[in-house]
Amino acid sequence: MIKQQNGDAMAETSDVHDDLDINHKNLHDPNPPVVVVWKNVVWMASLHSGALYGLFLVPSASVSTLIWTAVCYLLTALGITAGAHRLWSHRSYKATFSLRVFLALCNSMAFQNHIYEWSRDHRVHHKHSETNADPHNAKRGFFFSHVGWVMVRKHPCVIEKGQTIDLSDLKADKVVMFQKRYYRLSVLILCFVVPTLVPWYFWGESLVVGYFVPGLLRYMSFLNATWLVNSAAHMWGNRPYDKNINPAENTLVSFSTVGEGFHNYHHTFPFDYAASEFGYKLNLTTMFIDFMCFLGLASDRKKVSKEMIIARMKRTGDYSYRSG
Ligand code: ST9
Ligand code: ZN
Ligand code: ZN
Repeated sequence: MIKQQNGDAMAETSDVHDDLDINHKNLHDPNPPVVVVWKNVVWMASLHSGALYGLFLVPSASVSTLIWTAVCYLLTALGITAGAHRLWSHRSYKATFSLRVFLALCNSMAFQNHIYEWSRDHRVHHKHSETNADPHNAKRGFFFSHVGWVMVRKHPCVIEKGQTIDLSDLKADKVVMFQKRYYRLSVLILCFVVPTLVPWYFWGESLVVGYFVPGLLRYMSFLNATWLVNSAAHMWGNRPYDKNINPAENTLVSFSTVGEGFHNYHHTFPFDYAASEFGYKLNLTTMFIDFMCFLGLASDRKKVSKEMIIARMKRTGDYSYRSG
């Protein structure tokens, strides 16, 4: 018989399989206790405090620094939207090696877990949306789906169902595996050091403003924008494509995530490279992917036909608007 609480008790264990049995039992407990990861609570509170301080420093930042902050925000966003999301999670288009390297660098700038982990969790999110196996299950409320889920241990169902997801394409992508290997170093350099040092070195901005404005404020703004997709866009908005699911069309989220707030459309047609019916409307990411295709760096964009969209809207939509 195993006792879990301390090392001495563990030493009494006669059979290592007892340990496995306990894990197995926990795995099938539908409501395991919530285990708070206090390290992450402190980390998130510190980052948000730093970002808030950055907000107060904005008036003292030079125009060049503010432009740099916007550039960093855009690069950060593309690393998630065009990279981790539309390319690596959904394979909605193909990208050359050099574009994948660029997107992986942008992804490290976003510091939202490495591409492999992000895409794995996102595939689980789509397949098991709004269940215990969804890493940010919106049925557990706004706070949990927004930020709470990064401060507690995952529900065992997330891991159990996640293990059934095919990740062979990610494992075969050398760029993804290289970024996974050097993730911490790449985050340190691209999310914190580069945004801070560029304004200091090139136009004499103070290191404090560099760290707190293009550094922390930019990082936390896009992190919260991303989280809004999981929280707000899973709760509020129209459902013109499928009224039977929670994901909704949310304009504010589309704006802040450069094109990822058309969430009812996205959950209905997850393989569409534009993640929206409406082309470039509030969708800089689609513009970017099209431009990459124009340059010959991307190809094979998957798009849902107008006929298919209209048929689906008639069948399952909430009739909140007609297809444009
Ligand atoms: C951050 C948040 O990184 C990331 C934000 C991403 C938001 C994604 C939103 C996507 C939806 C949006 C919709 C579309 C639009 C998108 C564009 C938007 C613009 N399957 O994780 P562990 C296994 S915050 C299979 O430690 P715990 C696996 O073996 C900033 N297996 O679980 C794993 O080991 P490994 C920085 C899975 O202990 C092992 O379990 N990041 C799966 O419960 C343990 O995994 C942080 O602060 C799965 N799905 O801890 C880090 N999951 O992978 C925050 C796990 O090593 N994270 N396994 O082989 C953590 O500290 C921890 O993950 C934890 C859970 C405390 C949250
Ligand atoms: Zn979603
Ligand atoms: Zn998705």
